[in-house]
This record gives sequence, structure tokens and C-alpha cells, in this order.
Amino acid sequence: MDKLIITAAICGAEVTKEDNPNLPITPEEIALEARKAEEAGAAIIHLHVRDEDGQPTQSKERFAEVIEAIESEGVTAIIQPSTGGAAGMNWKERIQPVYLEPEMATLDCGTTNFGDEIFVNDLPLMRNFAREMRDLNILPELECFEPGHIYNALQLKREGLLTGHLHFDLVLGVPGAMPASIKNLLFMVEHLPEEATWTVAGIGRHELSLACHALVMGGHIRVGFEDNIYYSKGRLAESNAELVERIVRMAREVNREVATPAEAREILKIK
Ligand code: KMH
Ligand code: ZN
Repeated sequence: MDKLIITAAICGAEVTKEDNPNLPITPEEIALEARKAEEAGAAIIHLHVRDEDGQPTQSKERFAEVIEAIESEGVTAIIQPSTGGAAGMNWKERIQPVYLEPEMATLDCGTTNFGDEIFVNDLPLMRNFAREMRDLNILPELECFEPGHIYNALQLKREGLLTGHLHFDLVLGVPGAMPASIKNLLFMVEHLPEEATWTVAGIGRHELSLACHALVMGGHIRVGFEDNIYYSKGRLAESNAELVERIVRMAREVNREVATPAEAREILKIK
């Protein structure tokens, strides 16, 4: 079994300080949170950024500023900007961080309900994002919110738009999309190609139970405020690092080693 790659989704696009006052928003707060998450055991930082008013933005300049702040904190984790942004953003806004040529970026693999909204990822959009990432040597993290999305990703592979390692992020429990359950996680994993690696991101209270299962199934784990703001029922998490630390303790208990950023790059075949 591969060492465990922990992704920290530290900010997200939808969560607010009203939801959890510990949410990092400014470049300085995000950078500090990224460093603490890495120190706790995260090998990937899944990154959204906010503008001066705390609103989600996909501005290339803002991503550059935040990434620079993260790097000046000494973070060596893989920085994985979002190309999903927030529901309702158009593709031109969303794709911007790709042109900073990060090692990795998300590629959302299909349209889905997203609460009251629709998160649009049609095949032409996906092809465009995948082509740019292929040409810039960026490893896409294939975000799948339901089983059909896995097949959209495989279609991109058949079309020659995904040429590297296949790494999926199975996001379960978004309201309106595939519910978070162990049965659904198993179902999704059974449909992945054998050579693929996968991470699970359980939304809300499902984050922990799905993480427990991924741990023993050989999958990887995403935690963080983007997906879940609580440490336990009724108790807000103090930081993203607190959520990462718990996963590290659980991994130790089941003898699964945690990957360093360098080891994560090897597992994901990032050149
Ligand atoms: N904020 C969601 C609508 C991604 O990062 O690629 C989309 C999202 C996915 O967070
Ligand atoms: Zn995201």
C-alpha cells in the first residue's frame, strides 16, 4: 500500500468566517495555515483564494500573491490551485491559475448540483482545461462528484488529453450530488482504472468516516475547512492542522505511513 497522501483543503470558496472564525482568508492567513497544515502532515495544499473583501476569486494575480506568501513560509507541499473556483464562475475566470504553471491543479470532471446551484463542467470546458494542463505539464487532480464523472475523465484519456498519471479526488456528500456513504465510496473506487490513485473528500460530518475507510483501503485523504468546519459534533475545528493531525494519528494506529511532499510527488509521478 502506498504511503498516505494527506491533502489539506484549507480555505475553499464557500465557507465564511461567520461559519468558522478560524478560516484563513488573507494571503498571510492562508500562508500560515498552509505551513501549519504541512507541519501537521499534509503533502498537498488544495488552494482557493479570496479577494480583499473575502469573496472567492480566480484572479491569476491573487493566486500568484498567495502562492508567493505560502512559499515564503517555507512550504514544500504540492500547491494545487482550484480551477473550480465557486459555482457560477465562467471558464475564463476559473482557468487563470493554470497559467502560473503549478505542479498540480484540479480538473472537475462533470456538471453537478452544488447545493442550490449548478456547478458547470461540460465536456468542452473539461477538454479545454485538460489540454492546457497537459501542455503546461500540470498534473490534474480529477475531481469526481458522481460515478459518471469518472467516465468523463476516461473519455478525456481516450482523446489523448490526459497523458500522465491518473489521480482522482472522489468528493462525496455535496448536497445534490452523490451522497457520502461507505457503499458509495466502494462503488466509485470499483469504477476506477487499476493504475489510478485516489483521494476521498467527505463533506461535513462524513469527512471522518470516509477518511477512516480510505486509510485501510489504500486511498488517500483530503480534510480541511473547504469540506468540513467541525472537529466533532458541535465543536468547530481550531485549524486545518488540527484536522490533519487527527488523520496522522489514525494512520499511525493502523501502521500506514504518511507521505512527505517529496514522497507524494513520487507516488503521483509528478516530474
Ligand atoms: N467550489 C466548488 C464549486 C475545485 O476546487 O476544483 C468547486 C470546487 C472544486 O471547489
Ligand atoms: Zn476546491
